[in-house]
Amino acid sequence: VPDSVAMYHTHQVGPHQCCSAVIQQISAPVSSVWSVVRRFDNPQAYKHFVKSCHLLVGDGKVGTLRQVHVISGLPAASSTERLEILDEEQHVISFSVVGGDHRLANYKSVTTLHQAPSGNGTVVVESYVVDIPPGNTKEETCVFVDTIVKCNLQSLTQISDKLSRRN
Ligand code: A8S
Repeated sequence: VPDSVAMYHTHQVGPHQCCSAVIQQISAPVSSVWSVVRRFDNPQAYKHFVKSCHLLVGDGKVGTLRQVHVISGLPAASSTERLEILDEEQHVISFSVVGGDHRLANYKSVTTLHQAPSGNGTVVVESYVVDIPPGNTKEETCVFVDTIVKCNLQSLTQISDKLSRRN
């Protein structure tokens, strides 16, 4: 395991928090996947739960704030999120949730891209830490968030593969 994985995906987890990680193999190269993932202003490109997104502060550098509105049917309406890390060399992006109308207080995620050891593809690692909402268990919280993250990474796979076939 590269050192950078251990470094970026080691979170401080408080007593009322939970943390987990999802790994996704993509056949497209890192450059294609990164071109989608790096766009803090355009999460709806692969996050299908996102209905709309607009920047509140900044222009895509660290410190930029975005407001995301999610589709109906979720226990949420909107989320305000801050870009924490954008490392174009190491292919790392991280954001934290700083407000909004939902149950995932203090959510923070880190996503790293790695060239697949087998050759051309990409391995995506996305980890997160979040407060356990009142009335929920640690397990319920992880299942809920893991489901969202897995959906996002599956859709990222489809979009990246399409992009790389076009190039
Ligand atoms: C992401 C990851 C997550 C997004 C969650 C977990 C969210 O946008 C959705 C439902 C919620 O209940 C919380 O990378 C929130 O976006 C889809 C609005 C934050």
